Parts: sequence; C-alpha cells; structure tokens
Amino acid sequence: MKEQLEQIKSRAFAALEAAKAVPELEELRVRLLGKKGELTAVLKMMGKLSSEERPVMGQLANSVRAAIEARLDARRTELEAAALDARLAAEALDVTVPGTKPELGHRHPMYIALDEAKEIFIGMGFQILEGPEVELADYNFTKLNTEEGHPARDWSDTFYLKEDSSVLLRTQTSPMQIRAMEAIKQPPIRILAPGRVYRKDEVDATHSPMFHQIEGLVIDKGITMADLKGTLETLVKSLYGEDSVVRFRPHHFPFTEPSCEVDVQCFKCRGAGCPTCKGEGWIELLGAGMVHPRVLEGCGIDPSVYSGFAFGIGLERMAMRRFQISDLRLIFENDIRFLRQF
Ligand code: 2NM
Repeated sequence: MKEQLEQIKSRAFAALEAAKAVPELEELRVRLLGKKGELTAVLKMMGKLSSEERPVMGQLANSVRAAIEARLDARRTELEAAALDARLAAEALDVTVPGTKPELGHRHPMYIALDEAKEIFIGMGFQILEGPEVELADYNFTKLNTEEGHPARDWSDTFYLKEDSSVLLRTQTSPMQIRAMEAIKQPPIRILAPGRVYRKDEVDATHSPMFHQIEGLVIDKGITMADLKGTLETLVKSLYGEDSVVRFRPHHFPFTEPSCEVDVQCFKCRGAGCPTCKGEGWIELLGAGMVHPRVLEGCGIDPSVYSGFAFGIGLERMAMRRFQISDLRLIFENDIRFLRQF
C-alpha cells in the first residue's frame, strides 16, 4: 500500500507538471483527490490493514494528499501567471505606431449653393421651413389650384403611393407653403422651403426622378409684383454680381396669377449668345408669380386683405451654374474625386 501511495504521488506530480492550462488542473484535482479518485480508492482499502499498520498508512495517505494539494495550488498560481503574461503580450499596444488618419467628409456642392441661397433669404427676413416628402395629393395639388384631371397630376409623371391617388411623393415643395399658411394664418409670412421633390423622369444629363427645389413665399398687406421683382433681382445680383441683367418673362402656373419665369443675361457672353447659354443670350433661373387668390382663400387667408408672391428654384441647376458642372448625374453619384473639387 505504501508503494501504491508513493506511486500515486509521483504520477500526480508528473501530471501536474505536464498540465498546460488552469482548466486541466480542475480535471486533475477530481481525478486524483475526488470521491472516485485514485487516492480515495486506496483509502477505502485501509479497513483490511492491521491496527498497527492503519495509523502509519493513514498518516502517509494524508501527507500524500497534502503534498498533491500543495502542488496543485502552486501549479494553479504558476499557470494563472503564465496565462496573464500571454494575454498581456497578445494585447500589447504599440502607442508609437502612426495612426490611420480618418478621411474627412466634404460639404456637397449642392448644399454649398443651398447655404448661400439660405443666407441671402435669411438676410431678407425669411424663415427656413422643412416638411414631409410623402404628401397628400390635397396639399401637393388641390390646395395649389391644380384640380383633378390637370395634366400635372398624371400617373405617368407622379409617384403615387396609393391606388386612389390620395398620397404621393411630393412633386414640389409648395405643399409646405400651404401647411405654413394654414398654420400661421396671420401674415406677414416670409418662408423658404428647400427640399427633395420627385417626378417620374428618366435619368440623363439634365433630369433625375429625385431633385431639389427651393420655394419661397411672401404674404402681407399690399404685396405686389414690384416686391416679387425686387426680391428676385436681389437674389440674382447676390448670386451673379451687382451688374447682372434680369428679365421677367410671362408664363403660366396654376398656383400663381400672373406668373413669370426669371432669366439672367448670360454672364459669359453678355447676351450675344454662346455655349453657356446655348446661343440664347439668357439663362433661365426660376419660376414665380403672385399667389392665386383661390390658394390664399383655401388656406384661410382673405385675398381681399392680403396678397403675396411665390417662387420656385431648381437647386441642382443652380449648383451646376454656380460651379460649372456639366452633367446632373455628377451631383448624385457622390464620387469623392468630384466632390473634393469644391
Ligand atoms: C414655382 C413657381 C411659381 C409657388 C407657389 C406657392 C404657393 F404655395 F404659395 F402657392 N409656392 N410656390 C410657386 C410659384 C412655385 O415653382 C417653379
């Protein structure tokens, strides 16, 4: 039995020495010292010993057990320290390695143009308003004096979101003007509504099914076409220089009467005709007009007391002119090599 105990001890020490990680030690502890372990099996045979031998073997068994336990604890300490060393080595961070520089984004040229326009209008007392892109046909068309059956409401031009044509992706930002007039009711009103609008157009160098508009609205007592002309001339001169020549051409919109389009004389050829103005001598900038009395009335504003003007500008075209960008698709592709140029 003595030899058996000595053997258990030496095999246990060898096994503990060979263990490579802390979890292995737990398995060994169960195998060596547990209820079904080797040492316990030997102890169970103690009963067969004589009364002289029993205390001697008992003492020896206890000292073997104590030696194994002590070795087990020592190995645990060693292996834990080794594991910590390995982890520290693996997670070591060299703070002297040069960092990777995060690439900074860049303001999109169209938003540079928008911010410039906003500044000009804020300077004239306008408030900036934004609103939903999913609109009611009521706000996008009906309240803008565009009745059922009007060609602008055609399914081939508009992204409708309901079979009954009651909900759509807005085709202009003027529904925001309607919402503002209904909410404020009490003029003076001076607002600028920039944002995305949607029309069913094929993509080419001048068209996109999503584009941006800036629409403006002024309502007060005694507003006339002279205010419209003064405001828009101020805009054009801020954008193209004090010596710009502005032209107001009659036009038609359902929501304004009278209506006009506004051109600037070509800043390249001074009206003679060149590639920039496609030989026209003039460059078309925006549409405008005096808000139709029916539109005012529909918003609860009395057209016999108040009048107003409104205008709409295509933001992409404005940015293209501002930065001499030749193709609308460049605006939406977001190629960083293109964007970096502005
Ligand atoms: C344009 C041209 C002319 C316009 C009208 C209104 C409203 F809501 F007051 F009736 N908002 N925007 C308007 C007028 C828009 O875009 C070419």
